[in-house]
Amino acid sequence: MTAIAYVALGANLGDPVKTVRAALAALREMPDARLLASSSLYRTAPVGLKHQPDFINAVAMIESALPPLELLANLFAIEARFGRVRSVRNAPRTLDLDLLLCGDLVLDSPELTLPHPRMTERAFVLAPLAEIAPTLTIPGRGPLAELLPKVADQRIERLP
Ligand code: PH2
Ligand code: MG
Ligand code: MG
Repeated sequence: MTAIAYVALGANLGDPVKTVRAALAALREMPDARLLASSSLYRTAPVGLKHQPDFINAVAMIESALPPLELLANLFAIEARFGRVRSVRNAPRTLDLDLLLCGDLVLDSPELTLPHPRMTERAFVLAPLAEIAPTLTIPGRGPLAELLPKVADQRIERLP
């Protein structure tokens, strides 16, 4: 059984535009998965720790038969290839790949929570997601179109 999964990309160190573009290319090459769509790139104000550079964010739509934890392991492997070093939560990063959704799956395990627990509070996730999946409903949270206006105060700019 294949499922449609959504992945959030974020970077704010080095050359984040180049990194996010290269990460989208890496997702396209990921084994046992197919990249179906990707959003534009967005320049976004940092959420959480404020005193750090703006982020570049995007969202990708993937089709895969992989179990969610294997998909997650593939994402971690790509992060590591881009030189990601894990320090404190919300710290600046060369590349962050977050698994947002795997079909309709609702999961709360130590390794992975689906839907991503903070995704509905974040314009940098919801706006790019709405670009590629405008009619999506987030399991347990409601239609994307109803969630998006609630984060309208967060600074976000779509790159040409
Ligand atoms: N990621 C975070 C914390 N804050 N802010 C923006 N704008 N974009 C991000 O990708 C981001 C963030 C933790 O992963
Ligand atoms: Mg993240
Ligand atoms: Mg992450």
